[in-house]
This record gives sequence, C-alpha cells and structure tokens, in this order.
Amino acid sequence: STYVLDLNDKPSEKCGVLNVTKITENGKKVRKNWTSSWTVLQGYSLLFAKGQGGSTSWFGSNQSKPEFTVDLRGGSVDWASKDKSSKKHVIELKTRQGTELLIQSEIDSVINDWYRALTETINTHAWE
Ligand code: I3S
Repeated sequence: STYVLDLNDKPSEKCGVLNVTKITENGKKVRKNWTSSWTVLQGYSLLFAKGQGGSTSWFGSNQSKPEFTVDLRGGSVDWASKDKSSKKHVIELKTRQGTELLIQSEIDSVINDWYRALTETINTHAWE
C-alpha cells in the first residue's frame, strides 16, 4: 500500500483554499470583500494569500507572499450566526487585536476540518 504524507493530519499545519472576508478591523466594522484565498495554518499563525482558487502554485510562485496574517493566540472561533452571512458553512474568527474574519467553504468536510484545526490551535495556545 502507499502511504501519503498529509500535512493536514496535524492540527497546527494545514493548508487549502477558503473564501475569506474581514468584517472588523481593529474593532471597526469594514465592508465585506469575499476573496478566494490560499490559507495556511502554521503553529498559531493563520496566513492568507490571494489566489484564484487554484491551489496548485503556492510554493515557488508569486503567491507565496502572505496577504495578511492572523495571530490566533487569545482569539476565538465559532460557527457564524445567520445574520453574519447568507452563505452556508461559515466560521467566525475573532482575534485578540479586534479583527473579525469570516471563512467559508462550500464543502462540508473541508470547513469542518478547518473548524477542528482552528479550535484545537486556539485551545492549545489559550494561555500564551
Ligand atoms: O452582510 P452583507 O452586507 O449582506 O454582505 C454582503 C455584501 O457584502 C455583498 O457585497 P456588496 O453589498 O458590497 O455589493 C456581498 O456580495 C455578499 O456576498 C455579502 O453577503 P454574504 O451573505 O454573502 O456574506
């Protein structure tokens, strides 16, 4: 049998394409701007790079510069309430710095895996 090393097995090392928008920045409401983004969970950092939804060219491409990075320490993650978005499968992520993001995928299993990974990461780094 073939063993495939899957980076996504480890809760603190995960990557993939998600739809992302900020809704609050430094405590102030900002206009939604849903963007398909290559997303990387690395330790307690969540990195977003702009992408077209194709996940093939991350390493060694011009997509390797993160658009923005979120520090998960002291943050919170929950399923977004209906009034936050009309989309299905939306996670609301709040940082200690007062930034709120919505992240979404049309694919149940994908967003459920991210929910689990983000929750585990936030719980692991809760007291830092
Ligand atoms: O929470 P809102 O304001 O209903 O969010 C929608 C708008 O941001 C809309 O853009 P404009 O109002 O700038 O045209 C977006 O196209 C929608 O995707 C936003 O709502 P959803 O429910 O998709 O998060």
